[in-house]
Amino acid sequence: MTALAQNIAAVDAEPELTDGFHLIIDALKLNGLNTIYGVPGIPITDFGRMAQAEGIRVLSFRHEQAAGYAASIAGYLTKKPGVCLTVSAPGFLNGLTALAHATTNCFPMILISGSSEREIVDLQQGDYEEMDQLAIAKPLCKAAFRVLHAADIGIAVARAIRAAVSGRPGGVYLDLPAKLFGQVIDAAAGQKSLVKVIDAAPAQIPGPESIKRALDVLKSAKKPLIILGKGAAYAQADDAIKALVETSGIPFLPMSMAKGLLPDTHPQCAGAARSTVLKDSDVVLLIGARLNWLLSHGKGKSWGDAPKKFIQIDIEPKEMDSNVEIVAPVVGDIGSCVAALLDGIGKGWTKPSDDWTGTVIKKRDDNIAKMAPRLMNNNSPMDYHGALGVLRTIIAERPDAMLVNEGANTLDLARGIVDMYKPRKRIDVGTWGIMGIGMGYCIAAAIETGKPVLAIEGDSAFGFSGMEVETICRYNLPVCIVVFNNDGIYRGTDVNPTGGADVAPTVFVKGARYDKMMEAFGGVGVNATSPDELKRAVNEAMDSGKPTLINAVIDPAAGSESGRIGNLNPQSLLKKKK
Ligand SMILES: Cc1ncc(C[n+]2csc(CCOP(=O)(O)OP(=O)(O)O)c2C)c(N)n1
Ligand SMILES: [Mg+2]
Repeated sequence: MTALAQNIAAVDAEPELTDGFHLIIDALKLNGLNTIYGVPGIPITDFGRMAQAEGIRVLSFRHEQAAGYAASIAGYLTKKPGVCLTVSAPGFLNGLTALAHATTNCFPMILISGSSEREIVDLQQGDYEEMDQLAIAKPLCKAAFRVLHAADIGIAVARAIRAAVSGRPGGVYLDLPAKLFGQVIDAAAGQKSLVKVIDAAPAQIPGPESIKRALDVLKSAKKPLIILGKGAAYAQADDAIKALVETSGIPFLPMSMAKGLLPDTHPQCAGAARSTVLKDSDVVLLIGARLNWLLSHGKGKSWGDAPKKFIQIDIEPKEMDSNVEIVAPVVGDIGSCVAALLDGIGKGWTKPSDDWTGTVIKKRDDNIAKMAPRLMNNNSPMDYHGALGVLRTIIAERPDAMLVNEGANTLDLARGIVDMYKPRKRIDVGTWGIMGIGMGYCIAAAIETGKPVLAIEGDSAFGFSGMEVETICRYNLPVCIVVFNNDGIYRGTDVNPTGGADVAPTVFVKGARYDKMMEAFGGVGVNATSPDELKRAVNEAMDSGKPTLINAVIDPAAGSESGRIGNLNPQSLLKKKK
C-alpha cells in the first residue's frame, strides 16, 4: 500500500463525529422548530451562525426581552413552542420575563440559554456571567432542564417540546452549559439519540358525564352567556366553536385575544353589552377563559346580584373552582370538549328566548350607536376616538392584517373600538397587562403569519421595545407602527407639585417625534396630526409593506388615569378618613 492509500484508509476508518452544536440544531429541525429569536454572545454566537448555516431562521434582536416576547407569541400563533436563544446570566434574565409571561399566558415557548462552567458556578467562584440559571428559572416556567452530555440533547429537546405544548401550554427552560456545545460524539450514535416527538399535545377527551352535566345546566338557563378566552383562540378549533355558538344561539363575549374567533360584528356578539351580560346572565359557559382579574374573579359588583352558575371548559383540572364554584367542570382540550358539547346539543335544542337575546342586542346596538359620532371626529390634535375610528375602518377593510396593541388608554379604547373579524389576529398585553410586548410581537407576527402587521402603541408602551424598529427595518418586515403620542403615561398633563425642574413622573418630552426613530434605520416615518392624515399614512404603509412608524399626535389631556382600570390603584385609608 502506498503512503497515500494508507492515509486515506486511516481517515475512512476514523468514525464520523458530531458535536453539541450540531445535535441541538438537528434536534430542533427534526421537530420542525425552524425559527430562533435571540441575541448572540458567549457561549451561543457560533451556535447561531451554525443554525443559520443549517437552514434555521435565526432572527437577531437588540434585547432578549423582545426576542422572548416574539418567541412566546410565535408559540401562541403556531401551537409549536417558540424558541428564544440567549447568553448566560444577564441575557438569560432578560429573556426570563418573557418566559414567565409565556407561562402565565399559557403560550408554548422554550428559552434556551447558554450557561457558564457548572463546577465554578456551583462553588460560586466568580465565573464569567456566573449564575445558577436553572434554579432561578424553575418557579417561573412549567419545566426546566439542564443538559450535561451531548448524547442527552435529543431527549432534552423532546422533553422540552412535550412540556411546552402538552396539557396547558407554557414556558420551558433549557440550560445548555458552554462545554456542551463543543462535546464530540460518534455521529451515528448522535443521530440515533435524536427524538422526533410523536403527538406532542395529545387530545384530552372530556368524560361523557361531564358533558351531560354541562348540557343539563346549559338547558336550564334562561339567560345564558358564552365567554371565549384566548385559550379558545389558541386551540384552533375555530369551526367547532363557531358551530357551538351558532347552534346554541347563545350570546357570546370575547376576551381581548379571542376577538375575531367569531367576528365582532356577529349578530350574537355581546362585546358592546359586556356589563349587561355579566350582570344579568344566569348561566355562563367559559371556553378557554379563566376567572382571573380580567373577569373580576367571577364575583362582585360587575357580576350583579342574580345567582349565577358557571360551566367551564379548560384543559387544566386545577383551574376549576379557582375563584368561584364551577357547577359543571369540563376538563379536556377545547376542540374535543366543544365537539362533544355540540354533539350532545343535537337537534332538539331550544335557543334562548328573544326576551334575553333581544335585551342584549338592544343594549349592544345602543352602545355602538352612542359611540359612532365620536369615532368620526377629525379633531387636531387627535383624541383617541378620532384616531381609533380611522384604524377601525382600516382593519375592517383588511381583516387579514395582524393587530398588535399595548398601552393604557391606547389599549383599552382600541380593544373596545377596533372590531376583529378573524381568529388570532389580535395580540396584546395578555394576562399581566404587560408593557413591552409590542415590537417583539410585531416581528413574530410578520414572520410567522406572513401577513401585514398594524401596531397600535401608547408612547410609553412603545418605549419598552422601541429599539427593535432597527430589527424590523433590518429584516424589512411589513410592520406599520402607530404611536399614540400623548406626551406621557395615561396623560401628558401632570405637573410636578413642587414646581421644581423635573417634570411629573408620568410625563415625557413634549412634541417628541417617534417617526424619526424609524427614519434613522431606513424605514418610513410620518407625523400625523389629524385622523385624515393618519388614515392616509396607514393605508400607504399597509399597501407598500415598508416598515413604517407614524407619530400620531394625541391631545395630552384626552386620556384617563390607567385607562379603564384606574380602580385598581390603591387608595390610602388615611385619605378616606378625612
Ligand atoms: C412591564 C410594565 N411596566 C409598567 C407597567 C405600568 N403601565 C401600565 S400602562 C403603562 C403605559 C401607559 O401609557 P401609554 O402606553 O403611553 O398609553 P396611554 O394611556 O398614554 O395611551 C404603564 C407604564 C406595565 N403595565 N408593565
Ligand atoms: Mg401615552
